[in-house]
Amino acid sequence: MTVADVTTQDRYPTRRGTESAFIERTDPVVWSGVRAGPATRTDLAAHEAKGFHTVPGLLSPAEVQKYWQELDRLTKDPEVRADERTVVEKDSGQVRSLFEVHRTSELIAELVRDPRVLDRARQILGSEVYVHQSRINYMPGFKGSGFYWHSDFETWHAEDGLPAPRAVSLSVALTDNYPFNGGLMVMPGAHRTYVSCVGRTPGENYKSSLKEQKVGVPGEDDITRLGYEHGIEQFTGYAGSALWFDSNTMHGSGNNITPFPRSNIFIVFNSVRNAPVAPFAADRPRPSFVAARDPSAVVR
Ligand code: AKG
Repeated sequence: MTVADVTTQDRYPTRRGTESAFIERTDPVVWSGVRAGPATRTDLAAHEAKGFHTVPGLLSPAEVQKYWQELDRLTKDPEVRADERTVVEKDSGQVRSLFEVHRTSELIAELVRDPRVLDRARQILGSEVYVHQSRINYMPGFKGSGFYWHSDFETWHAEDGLPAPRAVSLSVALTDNYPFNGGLMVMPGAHRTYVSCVGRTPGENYKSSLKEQKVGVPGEDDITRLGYEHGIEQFTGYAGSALWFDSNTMHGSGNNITPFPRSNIFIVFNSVRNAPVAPFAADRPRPSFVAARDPSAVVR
């Protein structure tokens, strides 16, 4: 077997047939290689065991205010609204997600390079990292629709060609995240099981999946099994709090019918040693504003 075979070999097959399957993860969750950084041993142990950990008060109230103003600016700007990187809600037409925000906002670019963020991502992934994806999920009050249960890695593997789950997401709350305004639900420990999903990826799937994902989501039987086995926790906290979660974490959120928006920045870091190859279950890679193709390390 050649080196190329090893890197492109598919250890996480999905979207190939009519039967789903549970595949035990063979890759680490916290990778060795970078010891120094802001994550404590307790943080890393929680991340390893549950697939996530939280950092209450990652941003100060003054920083939250700055980011909130930035979000307000972006969502009101007609040019941003017309940009292909803006995804609107299927029914209400309100802003759902803004993609590639680390390129459209200098403030978010700064957050990516901030040692509180970048150094923790390096610690978890054990290497230099780059931004695979960034977005703000706006989740407005009353009409914010949720995100059905899924593992991000399933999509990033199938549609973007990430070979292994060596990626981590940071979600920073810009508004208070309550149990009742669409807070993110996560299944602790389910990151060790990869759910191989049924179905095939339609052409340009991202155009509909970013509004409502239908392909690459586990069936109800599989979610039930994982739910009973692992239980469900929820990320809640004041604005400025953060959740770090593994790329294979089973997660989702309900609709937000409260008057309180639940707006979070998401930054996905991938290891430079896990650069994308050809998609494992799609005709062509998604556009680079959804999934970067250039694995150049973020530098401070
Ligand atoms: C996603 O964007 O893939 C998510 O799962 C986000 C869920 C949320 O914002 O509630």
